[in-house]
Amino acid sequence: FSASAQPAKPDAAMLIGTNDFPAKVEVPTTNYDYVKREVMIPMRDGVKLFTVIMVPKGAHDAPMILTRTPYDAEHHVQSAPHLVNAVPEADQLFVKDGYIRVFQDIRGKYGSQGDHVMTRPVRGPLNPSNTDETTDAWDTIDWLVKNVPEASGRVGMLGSSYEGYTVVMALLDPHPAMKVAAPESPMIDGWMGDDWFHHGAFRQNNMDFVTEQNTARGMGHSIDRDAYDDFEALREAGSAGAYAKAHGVDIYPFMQRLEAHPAYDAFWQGQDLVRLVAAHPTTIPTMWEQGLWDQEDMWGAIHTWSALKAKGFEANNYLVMGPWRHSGANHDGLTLGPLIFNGNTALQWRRDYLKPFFDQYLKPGAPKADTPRALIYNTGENHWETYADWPQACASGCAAPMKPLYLQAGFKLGFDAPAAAKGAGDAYVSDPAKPVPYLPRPVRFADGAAWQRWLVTDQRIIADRPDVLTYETEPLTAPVKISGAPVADLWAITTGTDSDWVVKLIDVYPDQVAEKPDMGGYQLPVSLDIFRGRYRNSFEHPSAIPSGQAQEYKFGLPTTNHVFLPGHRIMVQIQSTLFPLYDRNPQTYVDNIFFAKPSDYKAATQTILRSAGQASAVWLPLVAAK
Ligand code: PG9
Repeated sequence: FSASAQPAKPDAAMLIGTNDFPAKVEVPTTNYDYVKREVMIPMRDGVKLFTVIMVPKGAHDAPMILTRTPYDAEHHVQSAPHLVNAVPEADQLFVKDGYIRVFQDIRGKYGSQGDHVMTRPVRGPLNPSNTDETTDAWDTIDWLVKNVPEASGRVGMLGSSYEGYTVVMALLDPHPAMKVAAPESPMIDGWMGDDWFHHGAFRQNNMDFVTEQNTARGMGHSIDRDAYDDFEALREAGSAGAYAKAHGVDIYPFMQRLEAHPAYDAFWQGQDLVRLVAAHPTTIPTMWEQGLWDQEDMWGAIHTWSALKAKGFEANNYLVMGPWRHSGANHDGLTLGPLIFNGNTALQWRRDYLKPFFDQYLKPGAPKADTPRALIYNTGENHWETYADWPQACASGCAAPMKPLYLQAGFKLGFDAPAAAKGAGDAYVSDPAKPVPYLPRPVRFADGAAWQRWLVTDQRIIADRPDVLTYETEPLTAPVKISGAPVADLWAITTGTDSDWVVKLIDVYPDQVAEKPDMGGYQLPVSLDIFRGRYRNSFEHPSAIPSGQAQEYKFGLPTTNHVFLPGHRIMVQIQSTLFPLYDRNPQTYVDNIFFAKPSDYKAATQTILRSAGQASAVWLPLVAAK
C-alpha cells in the first residue's frame, strides 16, 4: 500500500490491537426500570439450577411469578431498558403492576447443572432418585422467598405445555409460599391424548422434539432431512421405529422408552398426572387452561380439572378453554387460521381473568376476582361463556344427557336410530401405501404456522377421497349447541387384524358466507381424534382385531363448546390414517407397531356399520341453544 495513503503519525485511536472484543461487555443499565439477576439456586442434592430474576426497581413486598422451563430461561427475557419490553408478551400485564418475574432452567437443560430426563417422572418406581420436578420447584421457591429481598414471600406459578407440566409437578407437594397456579396446556398424560400418543397412535413429529431436546444441554438440532416432504420420507421409511433408526433418533434414551412402551402400561400409568394430582389434591387456587384447538396438549387440563372435581376439589380449581392453538393463550388470540374471533381473546383472558386471579392470591388487599368455575369460548357464536359447572351434557351426572347422532344410509346423519338390517354399512379401502394426509402435501413438520393451525384445516382437502367416509345433515334450520366432549361410537369390520379409526366432527359452512367469502363451504373440524383399534378392550393389553367381525370402538373426542348455526350442516368423517402426524397402523396385528416390517403393511377393507343393532354414531353433548 502506498505510504502516501497512510497517516504519517497515527494517533492511539487509529492503532489496531489484536482483538476488537472488549475484555468485558457491559451495557449501561442505570436508566433501566428493573434489575436482572442471574443466580444458581442449589437443590437438596447440591445440583444448582440457573435462574433469571427480573425485579422492578423500587419493588418491595412484591408478588413473584415463577416458570420452570426446558426451553432456555435466559432467552425468555430480552435486553431492553423497560421491563415490559424485556419479558414475554403474556407477562406484560404482571410486570406493569410490579410483579417480580422468575424463569428457571430445569435440571440438565441450558444453564442448569444436573442430568436431563424428559418429563422426569415423579419420585418412586419410575424415578428412584431423591429429586423430581416437585422437589426442584419446592427448593426453588424456598430459596426465592429467602433470598429475594424485594419479594413478599407469596409465589405463583404458571407456564404452558412442558412448562405447564412443571407447574403441575409443583402442585403435587407445593411449598407453603406457593399461593396460586395456572397450568396452561399442561402435558399430563402422554399416551392418552397429550404429546406422544393419542389413544395409542404415535405422533411422529415428536421424533424431532426428542432430537432437539436431547442432542444437547442447550439448543439441540432437529433431524437431518432426506426429503422436502416429510410425508414422503416417513412413508418411505416404513415404521416410526425404522425412521428413528435410519435418522439416528433411536440413540436417544427417551425414544427408546417410547419404543419400549407402545401400550398404556405401568410406565405411562405411573406418570399420568391426572391420577397423581387426584391422589394428592391441594387447596391451592388453580386455573387449568387449554385451547379448544390445542394441537399438542388437548388432554391434560380438562381431564385433570374433571378428576379434581370428581374428588370434591372443585372449590379451588377453575377451567378455561379459549379458541386457541397450543399455547395460544400466551400470544395473540385474534385469529386462528381463517377464523377471526371477537377481539384478542388471549389478552381478554389474561387481563380479565388470569391477572385478577393471581392478584387475589398474591397481592394482599387485592379485590376478590370474579372467577367463573368454567370459562369456555363459544366457537360457533364467537363469544365467551361462563359456566357454574362443566360439561353441560355427559353420559351421567350432567344437566343434560348425551344424544347420539347416527350415521344413516345415503351418507346422512340423523337423531333417529337407523332401522337397517344387520350388516348394513359403508365400506372403504384403507391402504397404508396411500395414507390420508393431515395437511395438504408437502407436509413439513418444520412449518410451525401450518402446525399451529392444522386442527382448523378445511377438510375439503380430503373429503372426497375414496378412503374417507363423509356423512352430513341437511342445512340446519335451527341452531344446534354442544357443550362437552362428543363420543365416537363406531361399529366396524376390518379385513385386517388391526386398524386405526379417525373420527372428525365438522361444522360445514353454507356455500356462501357474505361477511367472509373464503369461508363458503368450509369444513371446520370442531372435534377430532384417532383411536388405535388394538386397544378397544384394554389400553394396557392390546389384542388383535378378529378379521371380518364387527367390533365396537368407543372413544372420547376433545371437549368443545360450539353452536352449529342455521344454514350450516353437521358433518362426520371417518378414515383410518392421519399421516404423517400419526404413524401408520400396518393393519396386520404385530407385537410392536414401532417395529412393523414392510410386509406387515396391508390394505384392508373397512366397513362402518349403520344397522339397527350396530348403529355407529357420534354422541353429542347436546344442550338447548339460545
Ligand atoms: N407440547 C410440548 C411438549 C411438552 C412436553 C413434552 C413434550 C412436548 C411443549 O410445547 O412444550
